[in-house]
This record gives sequence, C-alpha cells and structure tokens, in this order.
Amino acid sequence: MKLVHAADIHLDSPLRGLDRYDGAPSADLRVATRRAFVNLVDHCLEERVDALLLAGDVYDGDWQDFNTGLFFVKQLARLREAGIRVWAVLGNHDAASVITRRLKLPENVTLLSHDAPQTSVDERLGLAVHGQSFAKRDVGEDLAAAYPRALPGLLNVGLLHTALAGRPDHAPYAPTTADRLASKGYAYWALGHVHRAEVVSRDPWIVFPGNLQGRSVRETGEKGFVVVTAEGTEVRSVEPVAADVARWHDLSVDVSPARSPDDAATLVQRALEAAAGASAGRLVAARVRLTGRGPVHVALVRDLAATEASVRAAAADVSGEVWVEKVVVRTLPEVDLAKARERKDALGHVARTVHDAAFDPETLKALAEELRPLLEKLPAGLGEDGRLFDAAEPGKVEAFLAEVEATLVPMLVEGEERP
Ligand SMILES: [Mn+2]
Repeated sequence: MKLVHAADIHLDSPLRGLDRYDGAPSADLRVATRRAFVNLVDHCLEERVDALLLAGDVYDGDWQDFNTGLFFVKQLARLREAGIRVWAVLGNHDAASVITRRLKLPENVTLLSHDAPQTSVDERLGLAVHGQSFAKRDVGEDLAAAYPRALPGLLNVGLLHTALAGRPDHAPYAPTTADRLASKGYAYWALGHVHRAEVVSRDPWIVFPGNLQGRSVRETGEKGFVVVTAEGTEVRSVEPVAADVARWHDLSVDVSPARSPDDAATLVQRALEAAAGASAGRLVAARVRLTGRGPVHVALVRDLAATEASVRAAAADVSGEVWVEKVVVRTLPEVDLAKARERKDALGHVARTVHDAAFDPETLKALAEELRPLLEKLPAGLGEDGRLFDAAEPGKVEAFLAEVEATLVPMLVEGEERP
C-alpha cells in the first residue's frame, strides 16, 4: 500500500510583503502554492498511490475567496477519477476559514470530525485512519489523548495537526507528546502544523512532512510531501518528495577574502550559482547576507545602495531564474576597534563614546527616546524584517550601536590613512 502524506498547503497564501520588493516575481510566487499542490496530485496519479492524507491547513486564512476552495475541490476530483481516497483533518488555519464551512468536498474525501476523534476504516485497503479536526483556531487541549487504540489486523494511521510539545515559531496548538502518540499502537502518525519537515520517531513513525511550498525566507530549502509504503500492518519506508516550484535560500556569503566590491560580487555570484544548482531549475528566491571580516568592509558599507545593486547584478548573471529578496550587509572591518579606543586623539574619543554607550543603561534609554521619532518617519521595508528596528525592544539599540561602531570607526581610520 502506498500513502501520500502532506500538510500545510496554505493555498493562495500571500507571500508576505512581496509587493514592496522591486522586481519581485510576484505572479510566479503567488501561484506557487497552487502549482505545488498540482505537483502533489500529479504524483499521486502517476504513482497510482492508494490514498492521500492531509494533516491540516489546506487554506491559509479567513478571507472569502471561493476560487481557492474551487481549485482545491477540482484537484481532489482528479483523484476521485482515479479511485484515490483522501482523508483530511482541519488545522488552525482551516478552522478559521469560511471556505471550509461552505464548500462541499468530492465523495472520495473524508473530512474527520471536529467534535471527537473519528476512525474511518477502508476494508479494501486494510487501512484505519484515526483523526480529529480543529473546531476552532486555538485548540489548547491534547486532542490525541482521546484517540482510540489501534484496530487489530489493519494498517493504523493517526492524522493530527499539532505542535507536539512545542516547536520554535509555531503556536503550541493541540499539544501532546511523542510518547502519548506511540502509546496508541499505530504504525504511522501523519502530523501537520510544523512547516519544517521532521521525522520525530521511526518506531512508530511520527512525521511532519513540512509545508508543500516555502513562502518566505523563514521557510528555506526543499519543500514537499512524504510517500509512505506499507505492507500489511507495517510501514516499510517513508520517502520525502519535493513538490515546491520556487525555493527559498538564506545565503551567508563570506566576503573576507575580497579586495574590492567586484571581488565580493564574484563570491556572491558563485554562492547563487550553487543555490540555483541545488534547486534543480526552480525559481530561486534568496536573501543574501554578506559576512566576514576583511578589507572590503568599508567600501561595502559606505554605499549600501551600490552594494545591493552589485549583488542584484551578480544574480542577473546566474543561469536560471534567481531573485534576490534582500541584501543584508554584516561584514566587519579589519581595523582593530579596541586599539582605536585607546587612542588619545579625537578619533579615540569618538570610538570610546560609541563603544561605552552600549554598556550604559541611561545613555541607551536616552538614545532610544531620541531615535524613536526618527524611526517612525522611515519608510517601511528598511531593515531586515521590514523595519530598521524598534527602539523600545531591549537589545536593539545595543545592536545598532555595535553596527555604528563597526562602520563609523573604520571609516574614520581609513579616511585618516588615505593620503
Ligand atoms: Mn497550522
């Protein structure tokens, strides 16, 4: 028996903040979640699998665009034609979706109850699927606790949308433990909710397939579903299969050996070529971080716009479709900052003032006050997460000062050394 297990499709999920990026392949990325789902359905048909398990979050939110739902129904109907059954539970996003409540699903689809755990048996396949949907967005109780024990003589599969005992960046919905799941005696637990693929356990199998298509730089690397091969009541193998049509990369490029911005651009181009190669013809969306301590630092930070332009030019030179989402410059100077602080002249005074400010709570507070009105005036899109930083957030002003120190002091030293 062959089962396909997927979760977190987030159909038509808006790729966050894409519109504010110049030259973003918005159209391609906007349909990426749909095309990834078509890839999944194609695979089910081509490989003639027996069933598809969807572990929640087919939809992304509570907007009322029924085209999203119609697209989903159409794809599931393709599976119906081939006699492939689908079992699904609702996750936190579906529970909040109007589409979920209004749309009638094809008869090959079994949507498991949100009132209590439901067991659905397919005698022909020898398969028992146990699961419970989310009734509302924020399910705080352990749904798995009430799941029944395995039925004898069948392949038992549990469907559940959960964060288990907690996963970084994921709301702790339907909390439970791997031990609790294992105690039910199922051969396979098809989980959803956590967007990073993870094999939590192999005995029994407890698997997060991850989401089907990365949607931001926080969701990097290969994305897809898993194929579960079973014999009788046992799982024989679990194989990940890629379904994504665009792939995100968070690239750190060490430019410390570069003598010039051109050298740095060459290093960036090499890194982007490697990313494109690893993405096998897919659209590549990359955040490029320039790192390392070296002589090119001052030139890179002196004109950030020029640095960004040269990174984008390097990307345009890579074969295949590569889009640079953002350029982050985190290089460090060769200049010895500690030595600069020891100087007795004006430069030494500036170096000390900037450095010491980070350790003085009073100065930090005053700086935060002074910066706030200025930060509020800046356009959105600056800084790494859409804003430069929040002066009220602890640690941010210190980090800002460290950046000022690493930028300003080397510029002053270099300016002095220049004839
Ligand atoms: Mn979820």
